[in-house]
Amino acid sequence: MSSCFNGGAGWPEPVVRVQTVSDSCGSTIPERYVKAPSERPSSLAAPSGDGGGLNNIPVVDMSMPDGEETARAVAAACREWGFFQAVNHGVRPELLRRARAAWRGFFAQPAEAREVYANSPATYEGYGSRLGTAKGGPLDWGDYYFLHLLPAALKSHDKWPSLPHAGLREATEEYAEEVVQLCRRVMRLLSRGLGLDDGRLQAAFGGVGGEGACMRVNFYPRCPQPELTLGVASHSDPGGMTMLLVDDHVRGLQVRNAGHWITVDPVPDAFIVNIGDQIQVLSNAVYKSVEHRVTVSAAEERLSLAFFYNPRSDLPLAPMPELVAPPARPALYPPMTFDEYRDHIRRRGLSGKAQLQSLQMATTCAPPAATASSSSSSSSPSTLAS
Ligand SMILES: O=C(O)CCC(=O)C(=O)O
Repeated sequence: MSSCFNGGAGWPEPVVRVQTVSDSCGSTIPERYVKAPSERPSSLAAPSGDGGGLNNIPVVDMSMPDGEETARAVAAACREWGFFQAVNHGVRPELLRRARAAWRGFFAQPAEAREVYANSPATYEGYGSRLGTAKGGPLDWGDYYFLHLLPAALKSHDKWPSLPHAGLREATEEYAEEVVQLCRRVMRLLSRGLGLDDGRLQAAFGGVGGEGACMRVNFYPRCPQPELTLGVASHSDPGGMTMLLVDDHVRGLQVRNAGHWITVDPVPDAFIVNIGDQIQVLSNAVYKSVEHRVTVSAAEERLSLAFFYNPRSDLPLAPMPELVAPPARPALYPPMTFDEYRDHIRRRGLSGKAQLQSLQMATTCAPPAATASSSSSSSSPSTLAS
C-alpha cells in the first residue's frame, strides 16, 4: 500500500492517488470524493440537447489572417462565453499527438515509478492529487502533473519526468514553444478586440519574454460513481489565459453559461481557449473569466493538458486605464500582483469565482487607491497548479 501514499512532503495528511482509489474501491467511491448535492454533475445541467449545436462554445478558425474578422470573433467569444475552441491554430497536429501520448505514458507507469516525482505544496511541481492544504477537505477525482515553463529561471528539468522515455521532455519543450506563440497571437487579437494597440495586453503581462507559463497535465481515472463527484470542482482560472488540449473522444469539460453547465463537444485537435482572472481584471471585466468544471466517466479514463499563460508574477495588475471612465465605468478591481492573487488559492484550493468576486466587492466599497495592495516584487516560484 505504501506506493499509493505520499505522506510527507508538506501535505497535511497522506496523499492517496486517485488512480489507486479507482483500482481498489470497487463500486463505491470514498466519502472524501463525494460532492455536496448542489455541486454534483446533475446540478444545473443544461436542458437536454443543449450540450451541442448552438449552445456549445464558439469555434474560431485561426487559419484566417489576424484581421478584423478574426479579432472580432475571438473578442466576441471572450466577452460572451470566456471560452472558444481554436481550430487550425498552427500548432502541429503531430506535436499534439506526441505530447498527449508521452503524458499518457507517464500515467501508465507503475505507481512506484510515478511516486518518484511526488509533489509538495511548496511549489506544486511534480505528480500531485490535490490542491489546497486544508486537512480533511473535499477531494477531486483526478491526479495531475504540474511543471513550470516560463520564466526560464523557474523551469527545472529535474522536476520533469523522464518516464516513459526522454521523448516526454522533448515533446513538452516543443509543445510549450509552439503554444506560447499561439498565446501571444491571441493576446494581440484580444488587444485589438478592445480597440487597443496589438501589443497592449502583452505589455501589461510584462512584455514578450516577461510572461509566465506553466502546465498541468490532468489524468482522470475511471470512476464507478461519476454522478457523485467531479474531476476538477468548479473554478475560474486564476492566471491570464489557458490553452486546453483535451481528449478528442472523451467529453468532460463543462462551462457555466447563463446559469447552466454546458458540456463542451471537443473538436479534434482544437485548443479550448479560456480567459483567466488576470485578463478579466486587465480588461475591467470586458472579457470574462468563466467558471468551469470537469465530470468523469465510468467507462473511460481521460487526459487533458492545461497550458496556463500568465502575467509576470510581480507586476501589480489593475484595469487598464484606457478601459476606465468613471462614473459609468469605474475600475472594478484594485491592483494586485499575480503572486499575491494565487497565494490565496494555493492555501484555500479552488472555490468557483469567490476570489475575484471578493476583490470586486472591495473596490466598489472603497476607491482603488485606498484598497491597493501592490506589493514589493517577489521572486518566489509560482505556486498553484495554474
Ligand atoms: O480537464 C479539463 O477538461 C479541464 C481542466 C481544468 O479546468 C484545469 O486544469 O484547470
